[in-house]
Amino acid sequence: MSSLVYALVGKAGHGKSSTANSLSASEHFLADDSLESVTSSVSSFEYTTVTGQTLVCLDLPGAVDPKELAAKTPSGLDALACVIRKGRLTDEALASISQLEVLFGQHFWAHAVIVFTHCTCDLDRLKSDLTKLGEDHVLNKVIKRSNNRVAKIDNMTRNAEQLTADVDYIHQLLAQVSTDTRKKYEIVAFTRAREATLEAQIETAFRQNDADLQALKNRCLQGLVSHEDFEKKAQELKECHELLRQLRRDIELEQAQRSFEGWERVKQFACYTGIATVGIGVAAAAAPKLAPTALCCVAGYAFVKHAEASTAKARADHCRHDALRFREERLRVERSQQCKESGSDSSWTLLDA
Ligand SMILES: Nc1nc2c(ncn2[C@@H]2O[C@H](COP(=O)(O)OP(=O)(O)O)[C@@H](O)[C@H]2O)c(=O)[nH]1
Ligand SMILES: [Mg+2]
Repeated sequence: MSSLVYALVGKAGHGKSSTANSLSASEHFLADDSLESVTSSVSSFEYTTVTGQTLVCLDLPGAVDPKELAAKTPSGLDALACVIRKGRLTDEALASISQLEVLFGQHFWAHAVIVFTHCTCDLDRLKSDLTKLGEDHVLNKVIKRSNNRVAKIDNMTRNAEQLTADVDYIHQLLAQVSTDTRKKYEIVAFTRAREATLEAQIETAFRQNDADLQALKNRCLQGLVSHEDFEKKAQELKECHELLRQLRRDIELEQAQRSFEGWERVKQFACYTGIATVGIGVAAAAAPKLAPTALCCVAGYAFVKHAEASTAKARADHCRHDALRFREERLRVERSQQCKESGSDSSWTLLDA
């Protein structure tokens, strides 16, 4: 039987690492209540429960790198445990719960188990407290979208029996996710959601950067900023602009790469299907019904051709992005060399670049 792979997500300090230790009955994960986040990279641990079930637990840092996550979970995640500290939730904590969907994509809740930590009461009491909050409360909305998979735990309890019961129930709900969804949470959904957030942030930063530069120019023209200070600040803004541009290119390149790989797979599939269809067509040719035979052949051929054309287009797209990035990089180097040789600065032309 293959292992069940799950990740713990949620706000820093809500008890992800402690819950990971409780679930895996280990001290593998570093838990701390310091103000700084102690989990800086994806940490994973494989363990087997007393019932013989093998699980892989991933403890995620606040800023997860999609590539690192994808490398640790090549076949996707079976479930996600959304860890929330029980207690009076601040607006910020509630916003961070809604943010999870922005970060992990809209399918996130369908794969989630909501785990309340610091919970000393029993599950029935927790559920009745939640009901009192009303249907429209953020917590109840996400619980509903998670197919009512709610669990609780007190990682600091001295009651070993209670801890075992809570851990067992969480394991049960994690396994239930696969039964409920019948598919994995694919990291590509996370990658896309992450990219969309990053793109929005880049656009805002671009606008801010341009506005800052314009304001700086105005201040310089009014004599409020010395030329020296202007040059220094303009150079900083220019570097920031360049960095944002590169980030955007990186995202575009990765998207083009994904599209290319996707079409490559479709082409392969189409080739096999096309060959099979032509084969059936040829076999059917022996029979008197020539019209459907010819139709089969044409359909198979058209399918292969369409996939070939799409792959070529995706490949061309990918090459174009790559070439564009390369050209920009070269231009940047050339321009900075020219500036060095002439002793001038091209910051005035920043917005036209
Ligand atoms: N009382 C109590 N403390 C907890 C519980 N879970 C975590 N903690 C404490 O909360 C702090 C933050 O926990 P940690 O697991 O590092 O949170 P993370 O940042 O989400 O990984 C630590 O001091 C833990 O000891 C719990 O269920 N009950
Ligand atoms: Mg942690």
